[in-house]
This record gives sequence, C-alpha cells and structure tokens, in this order.
Amino acid sequence: MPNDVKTHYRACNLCEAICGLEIKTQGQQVLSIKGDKNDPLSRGYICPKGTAMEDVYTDPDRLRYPVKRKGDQWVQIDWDEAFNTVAERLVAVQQRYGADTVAVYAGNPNVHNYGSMTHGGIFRKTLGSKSNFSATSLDQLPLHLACYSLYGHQSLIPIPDIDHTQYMLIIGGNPLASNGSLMTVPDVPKRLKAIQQRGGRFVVIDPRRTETAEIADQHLFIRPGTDAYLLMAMIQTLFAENLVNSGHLNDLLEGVNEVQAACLPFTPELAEQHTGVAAEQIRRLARDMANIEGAVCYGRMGVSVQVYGSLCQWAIQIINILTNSLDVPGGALAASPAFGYVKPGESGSGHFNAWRSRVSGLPEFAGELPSAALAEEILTEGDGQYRALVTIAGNPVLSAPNGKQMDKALSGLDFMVAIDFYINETTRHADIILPPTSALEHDHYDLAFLRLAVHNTARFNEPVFEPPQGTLHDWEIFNGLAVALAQCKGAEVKPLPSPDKLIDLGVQRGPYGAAAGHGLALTLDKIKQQPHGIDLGPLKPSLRDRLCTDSGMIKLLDDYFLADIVRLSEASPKVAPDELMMIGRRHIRSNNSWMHNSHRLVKGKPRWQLLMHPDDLSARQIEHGSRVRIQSRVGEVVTEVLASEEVMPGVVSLPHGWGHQRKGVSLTIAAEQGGVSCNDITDNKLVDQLSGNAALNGVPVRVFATD
Ligand SMILES: Nc1nc2c(c(=O)[nH]1)N[C@H]1C(S)=C(S)[C@@H](COP(=O)(O)OP(=O)(O)OC[C@H]3O[C@@H](n4cnc5c(=O)[nH]c(N)nc54)[C@H](O)[C@@H]3O)O[C@H]1N2
Ligand SMILES: Nc1nc2c(c(=O)[nH]1)N[C@H]1C(S)=C(S)[C@@H](COP(=O)(O)OP(=O)(O)OC[C@H]3O[C@@H](n4cnc5c(=O)[nH]c(N)nc54)[C@H](O)[C@@H]3O)O[C@H]1N2
Ligand code: SF4
Ligand SMILES: [Mo]
Repeated sequence: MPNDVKTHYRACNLCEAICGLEIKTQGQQVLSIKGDKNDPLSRGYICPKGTAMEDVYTDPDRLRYPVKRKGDQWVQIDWDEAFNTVAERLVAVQQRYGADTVAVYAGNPNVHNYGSMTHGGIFRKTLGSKSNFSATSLDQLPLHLACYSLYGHQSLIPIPDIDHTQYMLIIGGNPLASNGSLMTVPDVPKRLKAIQQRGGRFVVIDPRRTETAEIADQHLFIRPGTDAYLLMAMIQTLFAENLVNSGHLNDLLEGVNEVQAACLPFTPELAEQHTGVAAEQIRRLARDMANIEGAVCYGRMGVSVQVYGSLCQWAIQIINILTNSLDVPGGALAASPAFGYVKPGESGSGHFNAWRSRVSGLPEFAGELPSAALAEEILTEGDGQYRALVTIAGNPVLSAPNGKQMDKALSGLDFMVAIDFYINETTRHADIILPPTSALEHDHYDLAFLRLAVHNTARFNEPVFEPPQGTLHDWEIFNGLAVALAQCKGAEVKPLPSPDKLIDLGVQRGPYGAAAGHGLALTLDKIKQQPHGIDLGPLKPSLRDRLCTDSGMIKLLDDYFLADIVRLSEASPKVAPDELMMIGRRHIRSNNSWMHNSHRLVKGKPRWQLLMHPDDLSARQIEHGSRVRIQSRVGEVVTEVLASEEVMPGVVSLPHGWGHQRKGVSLTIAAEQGGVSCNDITDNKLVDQLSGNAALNGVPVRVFATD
C-alpha cells in the first residue's frame, strides 16, 4: 500500500449505536470505511449508513462558509459579518418585543456532536431567552419525565442489560432498523440472537411486524396508542397474582400501595378490549417478567411518541421495579460512563411545569417547551409572539407535527438564523446560515451515548481530515455568536476553551479518575492513547448510591402520574369506522430527514410509501401501487400505497423525513426522490397531555383512492 495511505479510527455519529469505524484515507480522499473490529462496544459492526459518512464529507451541496439571503439567492459572507449581523438582528428583536420572543430549536444531531453539547450553553445563556425547543419533545421527553420523577434526575436512565438478560420485552421499538435508542447497542442483531442462544427469549409488541419482530420469539400486534392499558394491566396482574418482588430496592420504595390502588381498575380484560391483545396473554407477559431472573421491559418511540407517552414510560419503569428487574444484572441498569456520571448533586436534573406555553398552555420540562407548540407561538398574535428563530442542527418543517403550519410560521419570521450545513426544508427560510465543519473534520467524544450504552467504554477520536481554512466547528460558532451577542448587549463574555479540555476535566473528576481514587486514574490523554476505545466493563448495579431525589428514596407515584392514570381511566378512545391509525417507520438506510442526499443510501427500491393492510385496501377499493389521498385533521398528502400484511388491519405506516421536492431546497439527490412528509398530516394538537410530547404515532387518518 502506498505510504501516504492513513488509517484512522473514528466513531460513526449518525445514530445512537456509535459504531467504531476504521477509515482509510489518502490525501483528502476516503478510500474505505469499515467496522473497527477492535472497538470494545461495536466489535466490528457497521450498518450501511456508516460508509455514507464519506458522502456528507464530499457532498457538493454541503455549505462550508456562511451565507446570507439576497432575494432568492444566497451570497457568501465572512464570519465576522455573519456573527455581527445575527447578533444585531436578534438583539434588536429582543429589545423591541422582549427577550423571549427569540426562540431556539435544537435538533437531534446536537447530541451526536460533543462540541454542540459543551458549547450550546454559552450561546443560550448569552441570548437569554426562555423560548427553548428541541427534538427531545418529538422523541424521548416522556422517559426523561419518568426518570426525573422516580430517580430525581432526567438523565439517570436505566438501560437494558441486553448482554445478560434472559427475557426482553420490547414495546414500540425496532432496534433492527434503528440500531437501538436510549440503549446504545451496536451490533444489535447479534446481541438479540445471543439472548436466544443462551436459552432466553425476547418478545416484541408493535402494530407492525417489524424486522425486529421477525426474529423475535413472539410478536404481538397492538392497536396504536393503547399500550398504557396493557402496561397498567401488567402491573395490576403483578399485584393480583402476588408476583410483586422489588428485591434489593425494597427499602427505597415509597408508594407501593398507592400504585396497587391506582392500577386496580385496569384488568387484563379491559386492556384486551382496547389493545386487541388477549387478556391471558397480558397475564403471561406479567408472569414472565416476574418469574424469569434477569428480565427487562424496554419501550421506545412507539410508546413514547403517542398520546400516553409519559404514562407508558412510567409504567415500564414500575414493571421493572416491581419484578426485581431494576438495577440487577440482566435487567435495567444505569450506565457508569467516564464523563457525565449521574450522582446526587449532579446539575441538569430537570424541573417540570415551572411555566407553560402562551397559546396552548403546554408545560416546560428542564427549561424547554414542547416543539408541538413552536409554530403556533410564532403564528399567534399577541404579547410574547415569537418574532425570530435560531435553529441548530434541526429540520422542524419535516420533523415536527403539522409541518405545513411550521413552514408557514417560518416564512413569516422577522429574522431567522440556522446553524446547519444544508439548505433544506427548514433552513431555506433563514436569513443567514452558519455552517459548521462536518463530522470527519472534527474530533469526537460521545458525550451523550456513552452514558446510555449497554456496556461501559470510553473513546476519543482525532479528526480524520484537517478542516478547510476559514471553516469553523459548531463550538467555535457558539463561541463567536456568544461574544457578538454580548457585545450588542453591552456585556462581555469569555469564549469557552475547546470541548476536549472540558471533557478532560470531567473525566478526571469522574468515577474512573484519580479524584475518585480509581486505579485507572483516567484522563483524556489516556483515553486518546487507545483510539479503539477503552473497555470499562459491563453495566453494574449502582442505583442505591445514585438516586438524586431529595429523600434519597424512589417515590413511585407522583401526583401528576396519578392524575394521568385517572385521565386514562376516564378516556373512551373511539376510532370511527373508516378511520385508520397512522404510525411511522424507520429504515436502516435512512436517518431522520437529512441523509437522503447520499446516493448510496437512497438507491434501490423506494422506501417512502404508505403501507396498508390488504383488507383495508379492498374495503376502499384501492389498488396496491396506486396513489392515495391521506387525510387528517390538519391536512392531506397524496402518495403511493403498498399492500402489506406487516401492518395490522386498521393501521397504516408512513415514514417521516421525506418530501424534499420543494422550492429553495438545495439537496440535489434528495430532491429527486419521491415521497411526502408524513408530518404534513401529523397533528400539533395531538400530544401526550402530561408532558406535551408530540404524538406522532397513532394519528387518526382517512385514506381515499385518487381519481
Ligand atoms: N412522524 C414522525 N416524526 C418524527 C419522528 C417519527 O418517528 N415520526 N421522529 C422524531 C425524532 S425521534 C427525532 S430525533 C426528530 C429529528 O428531528 P430534527 O432533529 O429536527 O431533524 P433531523 O432530520 O435530525 O435534521 C437534522 C439537521 O441537522 C443538520 N446537521 C447534521 N449534522 C449536523 C452537525 O453536526 N451540526 C449542525 N449544526 N447541523 C447538523 C442536518 O443538515 C439537518 O438539517 O424527528 C422527529 N420526527
Ligand atoms: N436507520 C435509522 N436509525 C435511526 C433513526 C433513523 O431515522 N433511521 N433515527 C434515530 C432516532 S432519532 C431515534 S429516536 C431512534 C428510534 O428508535 P426506535 O424507537 O427503535 O425506532 P422506530 O422505528 O421509531 O420504532 C418505533 C416502533 O414503534 C412502533 N409503534 C408505533 N406506534 C406504536 C404504538 O402505539 N404502540 C407500540 N407498541 N408500538 C408502536 C412502530 O411500528 C415502530 O416499529 O432511531 C434512531 N436510529
Ligand atoms: S448503526 Fe450505522 S449509522 Fe448507527 S452508528 Fe453504526 S454505522 Fe453509524
Ligand atoms: Mo430521535
């Protein structure tokens, strides 16, 4: 091999699995991207998206320098002009209308980019607006709320110990397509199969027979949005059949009797009526959870992003607690990361309902309002109406409910700035776009996902390529904006040091550092010396010393969860005879809304069609492969339908993140793809009422043949 070929090790930061990659380069070219066999977490696994890291790096549509809108055109400007203009315009809005009339929306890749996490705060603090939004409330907010309520910290999240469990109940998650979520689990197919090889089982509950359901020991169809009945009935069964065993956490539990009383009305028979899952089957699920040592219940998007998202996530924690599955090997265990180890006194625990949104009265959580409320706060006139917006690595026009309303809202803003490297459905509305370097051009430490991983490791990667001259990393953009904003406000702010310095401090103070007396005396330098990553061992019980509640106890039933149980007991969900429930769908070759500009990912047969059960098609005299009109409360879209027995009757599935054929979008390959945005018909008023999290799954729709 010529000696200018270099080998780099770098985590893939596209999804939560954070696979280790081995990247060979020559000059500015990528020669190959493979899985890193020596990575202690991902063990050589890679999915098709990993190789597409190259496509983002080389993409001619990707912006490298700041641009400013001039009519329909974008013109390049320098960073100083960009920072000063943004600061002047944002501060002018704040001075005229109020500090909170500038809103911030932060999208998913923020948590995949450690510089955004270490430096986003300095920007927000200097901006000084309470109007913060993020993809969290389109996603995992219900789990944060449940963990905040039960364990006292939104980030003290028990992770399924998939490598040791004997029974895994997966509700509303499809790790074979998503590669796991709130469970960083690279190589998930092998890890799931290993459960079966050691004599264990895993069961999937999902309205669609997914890729994961396909390899499971059992798959149960469930009507979308009804899981809360099933979960409450499982808890009811645990009490009714005397199966409750809270194990070593018993002395820490408060309110067991209250939970028992609250669950009493939710019999498996009632759950059967709502869910379609047989009562006896529900009892069996509860018995298996109770009787199998090393069992774990895990629920993801399907039970989070729905009308009872928070109650579902709470109930899943309660089931684990009451079956001795929390904080035991094979159950659910909090990870022990080198950085960001949650323990009493750790900042960022969260708060809930300290204020509410102006228009719909949705609650804040940890300083953020639900994203379902963002567009209406821009569109609704009155004191406090939002006038300006900052988006950071987000595409709410395709990701948030009622995308058409969002589109309209963004087009009417006084000023918008996007920190993003693509001109897409959202950023096309910006006045200025500030593009950061791409992943392969900056160093990397997985601040978020090492805290959620199924095995403890630590890994730091150097940049693969030198960034081109005059380009800035996300964290440098935040520093630049903070300084410019402070200047406009007549204040002063000191830019933060680079993220690696901040991480080093945290690692040294963390559980493997010298300060904790750990033999490794871990520092970032030591982590850097092992580019494949350092193995820090399996998950282990630790909760007793880590509970962040004031009392040091686990209070099982907060008043707001009790109120939500009452809401469930009083509900009478009805589906009109011609109505169908729409759910989403993820595919291994797609990643939310922003990876459709990679030819290697979009080639092959299209993946954006509506799936519908053959019985539902024939009842409407609709043909497989024809174009259909899908209508919801907020609007309609027209797309192609495929007959599929994967979805249960009464359910249709349409993936999100498509619909790139719009004026002003500069994504050459993505814009050539078919498909519509399913969020053009999801409903901003359909939320989990407790948390305000969007209910993007289980949306009532009607489907018609087109003429
Ligand atoms: N109907 C329906 N809607 C959904 C979902 C669903 O299942 N169904 N899923 C929801 C979920 S779970 C999520 S997380 C959201 C995601 O929603 P969003 O986070 O709003 O959208 P993304 O598609 O992730 O868009 C990411 C943006 O970040 C940019 N970007 C990528 N990397 C970087 C970077 O390093 N720095 C910067 N500054 N920008 C970067 C991309 O160009 C893109 O514009 O969508 C939600 N919407
Ligand atoms: N390839 C790929 N990987 C990704 C992403 C991606 O877009 N593409 N996105 C990443 C992100 S941001 C996230 S948050 C994760 C999400 O990770 P997952 O949650 O594992 O992924 P989903 O495919 O959204 O799985 C949700 C499942 O819930 C089911 N479901 C829908 N409604 C209901 C319901 O009411 N009840 C039940 N029980 N099930 C229901 C759906 O059919 C689906 O199978 O994936 C991450 N990984
Ligand atoms: S599963 Fe694929 S997209 Fe996710 S981190 Fe691994 S290689 Fe990247
Ligand atoms: Mo997500």
